[in-house]
Amino acid sequence: MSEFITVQVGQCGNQIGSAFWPLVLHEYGVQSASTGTNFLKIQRNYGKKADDLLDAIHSFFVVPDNLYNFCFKSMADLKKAKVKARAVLIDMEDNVIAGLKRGPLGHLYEQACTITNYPGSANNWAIGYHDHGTKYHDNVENAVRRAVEKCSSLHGFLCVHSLGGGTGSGLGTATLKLLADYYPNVDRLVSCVYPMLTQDVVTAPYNALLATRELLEHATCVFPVDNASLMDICALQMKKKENADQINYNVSCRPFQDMNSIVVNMLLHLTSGSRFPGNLNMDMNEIATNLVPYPRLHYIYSSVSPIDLTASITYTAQEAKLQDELFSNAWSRNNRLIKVDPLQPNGVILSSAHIARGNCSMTDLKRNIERFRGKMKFTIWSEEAAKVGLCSVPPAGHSASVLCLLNCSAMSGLFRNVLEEFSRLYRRKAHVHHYTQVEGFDEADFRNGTESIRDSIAQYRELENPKRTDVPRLQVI
Ligand SMILES: Nc1nc2c(ncn2[C@@H]2O[C@H](COP(=O)(O)OP(=O)(O)OP(=O)(O)O)[C@@H](O)[C@H]2O)c(=O)[nH]1
Ligand SMILES: [Mg+2]
Repeated sequence: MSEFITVQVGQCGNQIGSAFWPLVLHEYGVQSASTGTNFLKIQRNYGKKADDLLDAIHSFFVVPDNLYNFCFKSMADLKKAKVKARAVLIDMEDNVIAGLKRGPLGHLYEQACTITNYPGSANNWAIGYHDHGTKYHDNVENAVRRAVEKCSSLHGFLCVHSLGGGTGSGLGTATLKLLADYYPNVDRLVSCVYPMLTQDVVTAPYNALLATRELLEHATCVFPVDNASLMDICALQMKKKENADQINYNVSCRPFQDMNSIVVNMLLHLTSGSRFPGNLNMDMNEIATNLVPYPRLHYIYSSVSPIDLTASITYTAQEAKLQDELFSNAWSRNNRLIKVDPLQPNGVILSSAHIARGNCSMTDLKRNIERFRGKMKFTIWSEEAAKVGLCSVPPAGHSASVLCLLNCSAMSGLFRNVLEEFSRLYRRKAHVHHYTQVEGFDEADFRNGTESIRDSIAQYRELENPKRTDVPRLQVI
């Protein structure tokens, strides 16, 4: 069973973390106060697969050896057994992490894997990356090492943070670099929140640009999301129904919580093949091989169906079989986690993967992949290739679900947006002095960031050119 260590950095990263752990427990059928999960009900829903859930708990949790096969049903069981989350919590202000530790799941987090400070990174990538990255390098390294030492088959780091503030963007990417230096063979999967459209941090364009350069250099795969898409999804869900069968739903009080649940569901889906058995399981290591044709083009578009704002606990009759509609919804703009349009004119798909969970047959999958091929435009070499995965364990509360992952040239739209927002501010050199006065930061970093992103845009543009089929495979010198 593969193990994953989550590395949650900054306010956003830790708030996504606070949605992650209850939903993980919910998926494993462990009762927690915040989801109100009932083990017996979950077990009934999963039927024979309940044993798989118990095996899979080790992917995200450190369980004492003598309790390896123990059936954890409640938070009290976990607490008594001193089960710990495979998590590293980092924030340069202490509020969010202190709240997590005081909360009902506080006992899951190891003190040695928690790094906090005061009062934050002042919405400044340079402070997060250079000041805190240098000062806390050893602490981060120790915390990560402690978590790694408790793994027997570590598959990957799941890094979550925003790119708008200073800690997530700066210390988050400094941590990513550290992971790449110390654990080059372990996947670094990053889910980061891009500050698009809804900018609540003035310096967000600088932070996003500088962080994007690091992500292009050091991540194995990046699954970007943006708050505008997440908000649209929440609004649509609100409209659709009053969520009679869902629990803990209150968008007006806790909008981030609902938005964060969408990201968490995507991450749970993404890792499902490495955590649970399946006839045609897609392990996480296959994702990078299949989805990343060129090292720097590793930004992956994601959309998921059904969408859950929180985890529901009952099956609905119409979900009894995976319908084609589920796939259609997964391809719909309404379900995308990032405002990128893979169907845009000139856009091509470099690679694709569909992971189905639960009640889905190979026939369902094949039929839908054919439909997908009919809708999209591919590069010449990627037309026939469509990676598929079938995980036998469905997500909590559903009989089936689909995650669609695309490496598409339309991702250049995200990069263009980062450049435009950056230029808007940098044209007048507004706020630049906050960065240049940080030791280690050089104004050339802005230029390097710009060049790095332009380079990726150019790579996508080349791939969109249908005549460009003459890339030499072997070069005779
Ligand atoms: N989706 C989502 N976005 C968030 C959340 N919290 C903050 N954001 C967004 O993240 C950006 C701000 O980043 P933060 O994570 O608050 O900043 P930080 O990493 O803690 O950095 P500093 O506070 O500057 O040290 C803004 O664009 C927010 O809208 C969250 O829980 N979920
Ligand atoms: Mg903060």
